[in-house]
Amino acid sequence: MIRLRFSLGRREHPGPGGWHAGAVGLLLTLVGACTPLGRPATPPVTLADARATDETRALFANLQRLAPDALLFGHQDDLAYGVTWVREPGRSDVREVAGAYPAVYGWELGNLELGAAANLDGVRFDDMKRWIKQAYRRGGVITISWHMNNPVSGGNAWDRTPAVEALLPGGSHHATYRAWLDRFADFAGDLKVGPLAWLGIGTPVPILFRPFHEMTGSWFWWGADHCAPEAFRRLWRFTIEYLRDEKGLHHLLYVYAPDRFETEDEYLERYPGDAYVDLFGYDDYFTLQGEEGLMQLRRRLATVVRLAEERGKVPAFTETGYEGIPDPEWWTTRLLTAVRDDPAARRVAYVLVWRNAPATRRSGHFYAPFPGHPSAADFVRFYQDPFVLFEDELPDLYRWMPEETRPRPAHP
Ligand code: BMA
Repeated sequence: MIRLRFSLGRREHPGPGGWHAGAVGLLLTLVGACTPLGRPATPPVTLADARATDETRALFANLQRLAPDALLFGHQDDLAYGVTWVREPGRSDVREVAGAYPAVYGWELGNLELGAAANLDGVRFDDMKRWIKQAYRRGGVITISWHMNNPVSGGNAWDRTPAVEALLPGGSHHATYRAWLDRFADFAGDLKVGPLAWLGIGTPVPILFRPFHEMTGSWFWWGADHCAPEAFRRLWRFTIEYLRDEKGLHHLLYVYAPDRFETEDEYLERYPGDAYVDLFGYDDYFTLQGEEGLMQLRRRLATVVRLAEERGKVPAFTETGYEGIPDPEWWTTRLLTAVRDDPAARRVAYVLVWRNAPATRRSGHFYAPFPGHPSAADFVRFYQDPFVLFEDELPDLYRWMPEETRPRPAHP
């Protein structure tokens, strides 16, 4: 079976200590990616950030190109811990079952805003930065969520004390919010790679940033019952403008990710506008457990795809999973079937399943298999499906090749 069907070229990864070879490779890559005028090829995309870096633009354009024909598989906290281990170099439950790392890596920032050394799940931010850079060098995609604490009450993200208005310009906690975004900007600004990264000079790692997720639900303080739609939209716009225009971050793609919804209007109720969003997401933990739910999921994904494509955005299945995976064939008979076998739903770019909490910390709270789990064999079948891409099958997502310069696939 020919699995690599995408003619975008593979990414070159400098091996350990291979920066000299890496630099030569980089030079060749740059020369190769240049137009006859010597400028890097620019993909024809319109992003929330008109000054987005070339790698960020290329990532968006390549995800957009791949989305109709492939599904990138993602896992939250994949490199940080698994069900039976914590912080062991190179490990990944996904790789230990499927033989490859996921294509998409989700990371979570909750508690970064407080200046903490580790996030709310105990992942140290220094480690997170290292793992993000490692995954990027291997060609992986990075997405970040933020279960931000409640700035008004001092409680966590699930503390529903109204806070959105207070964060807006003129609000009682606006200065606090700026300080929190400054911490975000410091973190994101450190995500640079290249031989001089230690001096703060390098290529910033593009990030799919998914703030204020699941806003159609009401379990977080930014949720539907705790703020008016216009206040939510204003907070979103302020956030993007602050990070982009005041902090000068140009390696972020912005992901709008509602939870359950029934109609297009519901999906878009808190949508901040085309100028502030790059990807249309959907988070869902509920519909993949029965036949009826599967159809409901497809209907919703089809809506997300339609709304995204109408606006030139990339659709994605930004969070899902079945806690503990009690169905040993969930991967192929539920998840894969739901997405691949529907002409509209299959157009999402990626799916991300949630974290594999260590059993010692939160037993049974895992969403990807680990060696010996009853769904492991089915997960291998999922990995082998030609529609599904893990990291080992990714084309170079960070370089854009115009149509005419792309090599023809060896086996069409
Ligand atoms: C939730 C659970 C929590 C975790 C939070 C942020 O869905 O996994 O245990 O703290 O995400 O990662």
